Amino acid sequence: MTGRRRFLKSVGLGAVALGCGARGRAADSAPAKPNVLFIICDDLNDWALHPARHPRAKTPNMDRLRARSLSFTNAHVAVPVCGPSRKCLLSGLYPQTIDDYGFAPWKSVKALKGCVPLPLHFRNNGYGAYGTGKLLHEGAGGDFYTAYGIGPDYGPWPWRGKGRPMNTPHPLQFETWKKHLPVGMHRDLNYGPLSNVPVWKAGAVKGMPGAKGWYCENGKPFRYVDDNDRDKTPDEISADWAVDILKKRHDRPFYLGVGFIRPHTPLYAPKKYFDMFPMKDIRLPPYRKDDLSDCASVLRNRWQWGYKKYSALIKAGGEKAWKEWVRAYLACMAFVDDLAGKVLDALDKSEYRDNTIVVLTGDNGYHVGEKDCIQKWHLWDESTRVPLFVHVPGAKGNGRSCDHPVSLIDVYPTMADLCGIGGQPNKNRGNAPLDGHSLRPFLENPERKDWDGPAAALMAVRDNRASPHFSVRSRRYRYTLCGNGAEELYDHEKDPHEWTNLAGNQEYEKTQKHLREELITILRKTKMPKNFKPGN
Ligand SMILES: [Ca+2]
Ligand SMILES: [Ca+2]
Repeated sequence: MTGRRRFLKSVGLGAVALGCGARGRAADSAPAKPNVLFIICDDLNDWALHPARHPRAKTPNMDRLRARSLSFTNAHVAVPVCGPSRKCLLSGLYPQTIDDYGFAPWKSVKALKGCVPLPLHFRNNGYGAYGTGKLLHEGAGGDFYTAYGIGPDYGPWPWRGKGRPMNTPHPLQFETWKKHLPVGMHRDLNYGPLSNVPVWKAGAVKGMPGAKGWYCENGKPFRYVDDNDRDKTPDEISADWAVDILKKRHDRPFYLGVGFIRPHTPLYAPKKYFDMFPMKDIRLPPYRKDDLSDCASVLRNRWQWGYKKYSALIKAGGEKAWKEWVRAYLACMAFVDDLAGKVLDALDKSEYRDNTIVVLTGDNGYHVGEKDCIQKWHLWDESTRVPLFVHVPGAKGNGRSCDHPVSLIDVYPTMADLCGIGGQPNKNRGNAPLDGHSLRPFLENPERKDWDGPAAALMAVRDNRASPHFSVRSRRYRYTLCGNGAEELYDHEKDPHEWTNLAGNQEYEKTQKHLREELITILRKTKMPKNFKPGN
């Protein structure tokens, strides 16, 4: 059997990735397992997909990865906020399956005790598993990796000389915000270039000793002279760490996870990234006043932080302040894009270039003023939709896009499938089958209309122990069913910004009913939450 024929046979058996592994191998040797590079950026919304009429993101490195990947343009997170989104992604399980929609660390979630996280599954199957930065919300999460770089760190921060630096607002913003926001909420509204070195004078805030300069989360100074002479930010340290892993000689396949913090707040980045976006060129995202008025009240009234932030921003500086926020978000996106580029360059220069699967995504979207909100944690596209680029050497889908709705819980079974390491990682533990489905069929044919997975992507939020709210996103619609029975329906073909809630509209009665059945079916197939009784 020739090497090519052997390779095709193994593809047919589903043993290895679509195209990689066979290159350069002798005819009688088994194809090498591909490596995996997994990059996740915190709060990276779909502006990286450059949607029409949205603020113009500058992400040349993500663009070049996209050009050689299959880009899923209708990819959604399982829970639209950092902690739970990452637990679902790395367990391959829905939040209702693990009965967790919040920020509890992996190790403390009872239902996850029997589950093997994605990097450990690779490690258990002969891979070297490496990680750095914010992968789980808490970082490494446990003994899942062969080696770990640095843990999550959102710094650098300003500091008032007492308490934790990460709870300190920037003095330039504090005076403005304190009129409009309760103290304690300011830190999340911090933005600006690193060249705005913070100076907190002693006594400017009662009982505070004051401090000058940037500080790390651990209270140690972050040295800053200018943008060319300063300490490295945590994301820069992570990027360098990942580059070193890619430069090493590996005697077994590797899985490398890189979790960047930006564009998560505080929106600090080197000045050159702000300079890329002159204020005169900043455009606001598509917005409709009173957009919230027809939303389900239980969704509109929950989790007020994002609304308060938007309202404080507008009260403080009107449209100008809003544009400044858009600019800062774009600057942080450009910064993280550069760092992702550094890692991709290192891969391209390495011997692993043609035998490495690359996946890049975000853990949740981000509202930048849409629906009067600056944040995530909502069941609208701004919060749930993320870029998802999957590059598999030799795959037919490379350079193309796929608009079938998919979920980030599909990433785990996809990687396991492509690397031939089995799709039942929890067999000897809790035995929970993975909820997601391998995306391999789309990598072979992005236009196919069906696959093993559902026709709609499911996502959820839950506040404290209240009943959760669920939403499904099909190719054309978003349908949401709240814990109290309230519903929302949006027709993306006519209303791409989800401005008009069509729930209860007679014209859409059949669609609404069908999507509701679709949603309930996914819950029944996985786990119906005990307290979810939406008026059946
Ligand atoms: Ca996040
Ligand atoms: Ca509306």
